[in-house]
Amino acid sequence: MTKKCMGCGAYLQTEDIEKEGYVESLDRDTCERCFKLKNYGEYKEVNLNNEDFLKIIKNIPKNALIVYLTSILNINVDYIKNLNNVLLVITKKDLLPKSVKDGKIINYISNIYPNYLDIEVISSIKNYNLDSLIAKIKKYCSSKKVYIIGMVNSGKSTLVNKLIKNYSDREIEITTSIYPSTTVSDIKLEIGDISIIDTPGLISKDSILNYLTLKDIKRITPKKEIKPRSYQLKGNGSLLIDNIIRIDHYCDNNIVIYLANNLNITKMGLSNPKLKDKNKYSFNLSKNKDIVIEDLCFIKFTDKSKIDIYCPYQINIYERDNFI
Ligand SMILES: Nc1nc2c(ncn2[C@@H]2O[C@H](COP(=O)(O)OP(=O)(O)OP(=O)(O)O)[C@@H](O)[C@H]2O)c(=O)[nH]1
Ligand SMILES: [Mg+2]
Repeated sequence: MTKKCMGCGAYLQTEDIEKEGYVESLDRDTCERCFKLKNYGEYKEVNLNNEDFLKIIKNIPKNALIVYLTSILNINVDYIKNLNNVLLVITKKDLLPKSVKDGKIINYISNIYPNYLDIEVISSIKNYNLDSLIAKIKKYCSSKKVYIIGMVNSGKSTLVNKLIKNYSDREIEITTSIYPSTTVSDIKLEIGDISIIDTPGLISKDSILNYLTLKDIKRITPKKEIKPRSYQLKGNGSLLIDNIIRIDHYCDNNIVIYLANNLNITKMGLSNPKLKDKNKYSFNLSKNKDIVIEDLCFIKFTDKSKIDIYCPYQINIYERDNFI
C-alpha cells in the first residue's frame, strides 16, 4: 500500500534518493527530506511547479470550503478571483507594528477582492484570532471538507499545526520552514468531523526568492515585528537597499520602508553607478501609493513622485494604493 510522508505529503519511496518522499525503509513515517529539515535545518529543493497547485485547485470539490492564505507582507488574491466559497485569511499579522489595525487591512482587501465569504487577520505564531478563525471554518464548512491553499510560505502548514494542536487531541506536526515548497503534496488531517487538507503552495515565478541562496532567503525574510523606517527624501538622490535594490528619486517625499530589520538601507548620490546597469523599473506615482517589491519589502509614499528602481533580477515590483 502506498504511504504518504506525514511531514510533507510526498508518497514515500525507496527507489530514487533525489526524488521527493525518499526513505531508506518504508517503515518510516517521514521522508528523509523532512527529517533533515526538522532536525538539522537542511533544505533540499524540490521540483514543483504551478501545474501541481492549479491541479489541486481544479479538483477541489464544489461544496468544499476554501481557506485561502496570503501573507500580510505579500497580499496576493489574483488566483482566487474566480473562486467562490473562499474564507480569506491574512497571515503573519505579528510582523507589522501593533498600531496597524485589522480593520484597515480588511478595508484594503475588500476593495480589491470583495468576493470572499468571510475574512480573518491572524498570526499563527502568536495564536492571534485563531479562535475566531476556527469558529468561521465551522460555520462555513457544511461539507466538512476544508482546503487550505495559498502562495508558498504563506504559513499554511504552520496554521494547520496550530489548529490541530489547539482544537484536536491529535499530536501531529507537519513540516514547516522558511524556504519555499516545504509541503509537496496534499496532507489530510482531522479536527473532530472536519477534514482539513493542507496543500503545496503556489510559486510566484517572479519572486526574488527564486534568485537568492538559501542563506540570503533566510536573511531577507522578516522574523520579528518590522520596525518601519521613515525617510524624508530631498530632491534628487538614491537609496540602496542591502545591495539588492537601488531606488532613484527626483523630488521631495516622505516615505516609510517595511522590510526585515537586519537589512541595511543607505543613501547615496544619483551619480553613484551602483546597480545602475541592472533591470530598471520606472513609476510615476500619484499621492498615497505603495511600491511592493515582492517577497522583499513594501514602501509607502505620501506625495506624488517619479522613481526608478534597479535590481539585478527580473522580479515582481508593482504599485498599489496605500495599504496601511
Ligand atoms: N512571523 C510569523 N511567521 C509565520 C507565521 N506563520 C508561519 N510563519 C513562518 O512562515 C514560514 C513558512 O511557513 P509554512 O507554514 O511552512 O508555510 P507554507 O505556506 O506551508 O509553505 P509551503 O508548504 O512551502 O507552501 C515559516 O518560517 C513559518 O515559521 C506567523 O503567524 N507569523
Ligand atoms: Mg506547507
